[in-house]
Amino acid sequence: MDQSLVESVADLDEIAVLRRVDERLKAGNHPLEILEEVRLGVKMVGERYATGDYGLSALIMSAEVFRQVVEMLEGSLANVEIPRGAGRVLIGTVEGDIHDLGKNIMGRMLAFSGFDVVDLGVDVSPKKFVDTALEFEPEVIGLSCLMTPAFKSLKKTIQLLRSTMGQSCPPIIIGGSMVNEVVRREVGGDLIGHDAIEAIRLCTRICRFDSDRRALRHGPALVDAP
Ligand code: B12
Repeated sequence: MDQSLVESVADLDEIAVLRRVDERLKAGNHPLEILEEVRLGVKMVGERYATGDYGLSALIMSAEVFRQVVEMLEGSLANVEIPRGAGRVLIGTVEGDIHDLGKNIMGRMLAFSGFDVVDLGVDVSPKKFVDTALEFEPEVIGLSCLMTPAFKSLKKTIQLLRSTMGQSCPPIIIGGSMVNEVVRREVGGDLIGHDAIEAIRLCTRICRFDSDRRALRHGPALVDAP
């Protein structure tokens, strides 16, 4: 763990952050390792905001630093060959919430891992999620929510997806820094993803299981003729 990078982010020292990220990339460090450290720094900015040490401008600044880092890291992933066909995932940030840095990372990481991702953006109404789900037929739905007041719309979205889609409603994963097991139970999500890596792991597991189920459903066709 590069504590100096975490602290430079937390101190909003943009120049030091970008220089350090550049050094780390040149030294061959994995982009995801760097990203996680920057995320921890941004989280510390949030903590300082919560205690009143930082104001809103610090939140905005941290988001901008984070965006620049993601751009640098993406540049380093540009030549990686991307597999396809891992599964279909619908994502978005729920109504009342405009945070999207974490969701965007998750979306890009899923796409880099071969998933077809539809990202509805931020402040997405429950109806929009449902309409898109009916059309896109995702195998997983990922809802992002970082605001306690938006838990209500998180719950509403899940309820509407379930009541409209019935049996064909895919597993719903929720995520965001304010989400925990108590929230999951209250809003009725199936699983929690704490970071982008976990999102990939869960989506992979669900989509594999789904294709296994499809194979089982078509069982006899898979059995060799005697
Ligand atoms: C940066 C930031 C902002 C930026 C957002 C920029 C953007 N484009 O997203 C700006 C400045 C716009 C902003 C605005 C506000 N913010 Co703000 N913000 C933050 C901060 C500091 C960091 C969030 C972030 O981007 N982290 C980095 C990313 C990478 O991490 P992440 O989002 O957690 O995502 C990771 C995981 O959670 C996971 N994940 C995320 N989503 C999902 C979804 C799924 C399905 C899965 C599987 C995984 C997953 O994967 C991601 C990658 O690893 C947080 C503090 C915090 N601890 O979260 C406060 C915070 C979320 N904000 C807060 C507040 C209060 C606000 C404002 C209301 C401030 C205001 N007075 O206007 C407004 C919100 C307006 C609104 N209606 O939404 C509070 C919320 C408190 C609460 N309990 O509700 C927090 C917690 C700060 C605090 N401690 O008080 N904010």
